[in-house]
Amino acid sequence: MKSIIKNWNHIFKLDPDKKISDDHLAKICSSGTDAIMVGGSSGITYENTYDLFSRIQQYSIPTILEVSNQDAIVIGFDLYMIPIVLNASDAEWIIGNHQRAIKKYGDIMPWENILTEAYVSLNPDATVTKVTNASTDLNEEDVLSYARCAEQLFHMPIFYVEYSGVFGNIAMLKNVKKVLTNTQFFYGGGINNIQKALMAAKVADTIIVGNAIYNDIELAIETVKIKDEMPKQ
Ligand code: 1GP
Repeated sequence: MKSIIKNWNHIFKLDPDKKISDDHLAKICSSGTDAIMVGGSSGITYENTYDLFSRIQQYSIPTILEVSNQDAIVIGFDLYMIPIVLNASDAEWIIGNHQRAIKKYGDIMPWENILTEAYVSLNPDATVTKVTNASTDLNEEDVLSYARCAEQLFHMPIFYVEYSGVFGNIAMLKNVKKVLTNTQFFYGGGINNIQKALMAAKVADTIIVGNAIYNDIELAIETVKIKDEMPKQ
């Protein structure tokens, strides 16, 4: 299952702490996106995660749980992605939470469906930056070296540049892509129309669209059209 992500260009990320109508959920799940990721940075509980998962399960679309709270792990997702925030100042988000979760659940974790994401959070105003106390005062060389740490030192499958809420620096993202060979490059942040989706999809392997789902569903759905522009695997 893990290798399937290599074919994914587009992912919608749904936040269990935000409301979405059945109609909008149907549009998202039937949009042609490659997968639905469930995750968020605050207000995530077992109940709201389970509720959203059971609604998504009605559709035949791969599901990912991006785990941020060990008390909100719901069984049944196709994949589990575990963020490791490389620029967090608080080690809890690099290894602390992870070690405690594995201490508790290590014997029963479905390792074959678990992937780590090397995160770099770059929007100083994003909740994820605040929660992890990530240092965003980084230049391009800093970000490129985090990308190299992810691939060359830690052999992580995913490098995720997170601008959550704002659109990132495309020139910098282009250079990130150049230093990655095997590690898949995820980009998320501020993609709220097809033009931005195309710009991001030209530099990243996989784009993640979140907030636009809640702000303008029709524009969010249009971002899936980037898949028509991508080389078929
Ligand atoms: C958030 O990277 C995702 O974790 C997507 O960002 O919500 O800004 O689209 P947006």
